[in-house]
Amino acid sequence: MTNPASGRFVSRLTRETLALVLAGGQGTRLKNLTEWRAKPSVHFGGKFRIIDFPLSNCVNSGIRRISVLTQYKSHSLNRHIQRGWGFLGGQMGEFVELLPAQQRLGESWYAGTADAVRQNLDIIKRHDPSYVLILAGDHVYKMDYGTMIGAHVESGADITVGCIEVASETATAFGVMDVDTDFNIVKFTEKPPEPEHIPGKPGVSLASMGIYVFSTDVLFEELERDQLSEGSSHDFGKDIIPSLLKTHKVIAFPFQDPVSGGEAYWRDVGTVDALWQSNLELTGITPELDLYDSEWPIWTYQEHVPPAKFIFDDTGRRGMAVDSMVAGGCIVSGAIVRHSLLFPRVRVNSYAEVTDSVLFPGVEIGRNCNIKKALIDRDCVIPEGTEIGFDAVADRERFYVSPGGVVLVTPAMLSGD
Ligand code: ADQ
Ligand code: ADP
Repeated sequence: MTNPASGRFVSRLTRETLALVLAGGQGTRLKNLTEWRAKPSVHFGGKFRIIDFPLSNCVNSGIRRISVLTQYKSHSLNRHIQRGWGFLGGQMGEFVELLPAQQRLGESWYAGTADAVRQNLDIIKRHDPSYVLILAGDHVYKMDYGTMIGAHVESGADITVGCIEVASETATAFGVMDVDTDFNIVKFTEKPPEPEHIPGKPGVSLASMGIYVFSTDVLFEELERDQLSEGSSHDFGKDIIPSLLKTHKVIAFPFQDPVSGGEAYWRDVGTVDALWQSNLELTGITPELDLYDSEWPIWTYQEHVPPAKFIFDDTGRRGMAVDSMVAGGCIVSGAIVRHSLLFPRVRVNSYAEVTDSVLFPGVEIGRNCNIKKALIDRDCVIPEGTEIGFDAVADRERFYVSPGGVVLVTPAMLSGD
């Protein structure tokens, strides 16, 4: 029996929870960045991948049994998890395991998100959790899931949906809900063309974060029921949550900043513009997302590389970076880097200038290059003297230019493949 008065209430709940991280979606709005990797595997924050955020949230919340459901272009994601997350080695019953779509229950791959979970029900049952926490693998935020699971249990809910206030004009991309004074969800519409606003708060809607706590029995029953329901796309947001409102207690859990109690940082870095901007924001003096917070570390796979190096080149020209974050293994030689984010092993050579740009691991910028407002994919070698970000017409011929004017460069674009 879980007793709130015992003082071990939340830690007991998180120990009884299995987290399922949905990491199989396609993420097409990231354009060529997801040509070869799933969105959760996209690089973020100078040394991380997006999936490190939900995984670190689990570990920091005391949830140490985690299954990651993969499907689309999963090689890079699998490698990252195997190399970076093996420290949950099983000795204390903790693990991070990969559950790839493998046609265990028939001949179909994972259809919607609910189908992905249903196809693994036998594995989930064997872990015998009291609660199942369903997460998306593609959002950047720091959240203590323990408080959400605690609220779920204290309210006697069958399902609890994490939610956040967003501008109504952006809410068309989310599940939008109406709640009563006790935060019971009374209406839920997936991606409404005209999102309703919160009463008394014009222009603001209550959006689902796509994260759910289920009491395990309810999850099992509802997935079996949904499987038989004709016309269902087997998706949590489209099918399961709206249909459960009539028969179950479904509550909303508002995600708030744990320190200020106000608006929390939560980003769906689903577009090239959003990914570029969220990365560059980190170079500010006090970014909303604090990666230096030792109480909530973000764990990842670390490449073993030497420290970043800034050198005078052979002509005596100074190599420097200002207003920037530079990861290990980078060398900036006789070049100037301004307001940019460099992932591990980036090389910037003499007389080059890099401004307002995000350079993924292993990028090499040749001599005399001038690069502005670019997002450059892993291992791109930019030839000497290249200009990017100054002539939109020329950039469009070779690269992808986002609606916000960010130039995305990938190895395939450079080689013309
Ligand atoms: P979307 O973000 O549109 O809406 P979806 O595309 O289903 O939802 O992706 C959710 C997560 O599941 C992602 O992490 C994705 O990688 C993964 N995923 C998608 N299809 C999968 C599959 N077949 N197998 C395994 N994993 C899969 C959802 C909710 C909304 C909510 C938003 C918040 O439906 O109600 O507002 O998330 O972003
Ligand atoms: P990694 O996981 O190797 O660190 P990324 O996250 O950058 O790298 O993902 C790139 C993924 O795409 C890897 O799985 C790589 O093998 C694959 N890949 C990249 N380019 C191609 C290509 N042209 N053809 C096939 N696979 C590719």
